Amino acid sequence: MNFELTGTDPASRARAGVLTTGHGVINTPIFMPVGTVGSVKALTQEQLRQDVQAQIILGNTYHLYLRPGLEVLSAAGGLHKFNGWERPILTDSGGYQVFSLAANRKIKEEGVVFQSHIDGSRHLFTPESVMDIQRTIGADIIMAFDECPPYPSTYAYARKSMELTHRWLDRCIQRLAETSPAYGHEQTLFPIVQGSTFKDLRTISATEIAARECAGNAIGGLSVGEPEQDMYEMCELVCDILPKDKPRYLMGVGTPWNILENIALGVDMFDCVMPTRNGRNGMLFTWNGVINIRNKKWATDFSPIDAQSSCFASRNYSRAYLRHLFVAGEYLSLTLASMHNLRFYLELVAEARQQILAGTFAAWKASMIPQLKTRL
Ligand code: PRF
Repeated sequence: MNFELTGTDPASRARAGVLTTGHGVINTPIFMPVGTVGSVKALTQEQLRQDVQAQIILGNTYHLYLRPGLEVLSAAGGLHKFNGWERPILTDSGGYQVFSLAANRKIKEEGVVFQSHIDGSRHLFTPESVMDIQRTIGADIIMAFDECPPYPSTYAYARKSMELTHRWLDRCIQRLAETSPAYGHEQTLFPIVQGSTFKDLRTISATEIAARECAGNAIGGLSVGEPEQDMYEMCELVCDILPKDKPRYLMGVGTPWNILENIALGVDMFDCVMPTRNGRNGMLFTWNGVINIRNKKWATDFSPIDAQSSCFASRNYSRAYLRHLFVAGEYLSLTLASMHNLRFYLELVAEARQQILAGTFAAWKASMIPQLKTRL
């Protein structure tokens, strides 16, 4: 993997870059649609490529391991072959899902014992097993096995948890060094900074993570219920410590304005279920603000979903029609809302990138944020 910085904003810490993987190039800042089980819900790969113009998608180790399982993924020749997505893929390690989804989980030095949310079966994830699973899935970027502590956590718990995450990281690095990619293409490990909302823990964690000299780094444990200002404060502190010449990935963030604020702090990569999950509930993001498409006020609004968007959904369908689809419970509503919101997120980061390259990002961001937050 190679990362080239192509521009920096003079009035913020925002950066534009090019990340090259074995499955092609990603222009940063980037948003990565979430395809938890290997499918970005309600969309075909063609729609993701042509309409959303996604450059990389995300999959989850936890879900893919439980279903379809490693035998199927291995027989398919990896996730790219299995789901037909030929561009880059990143897999999360399960270090978050196991805590948010699994039942009866028990954290030990060795790893985490948990029960499947699907059938209650018992499993053990260790740093080693999670590296092996991600080898079998075959993602281009793979995440270290971490513990994401809940918010709020006590200082003592957050410290213990962070130290465990660092010890697990060294086991991940060791395991990767002892194994090879299963399908020929390179797999790059991103370690994850933790430390809850404690400044000194974040400083320690970012320093430890930077010292591993991995090709890219991630910031975890944020957007878990803490005030937005705390997220920005932690992110700023961590970005100042992580190496400038490596991509930085903020996990599970966020709203359009969260993304612009964190780009300004030096984050290059984002993922979040918000555009798809909230989209399936009728929440649509536009350049002029947020719409609840189920609202009666759109019943006879025959204007595009977003007049400023190049998206297939906005070029071909009206707000009134999409509202009708939602109210009638039509499946097409899920596809159009997901497509629209993801295209919007991709347009947002593409525009941010242009503004960074033009040296105008900070002023543009300040003018955009109130607009993006408007409830239409
Ligand atoms: N760790 C991992 N995945 C994550 C997170 C984390 O802390 C978060 C927190 N926002 C989202 N996804 N492994």
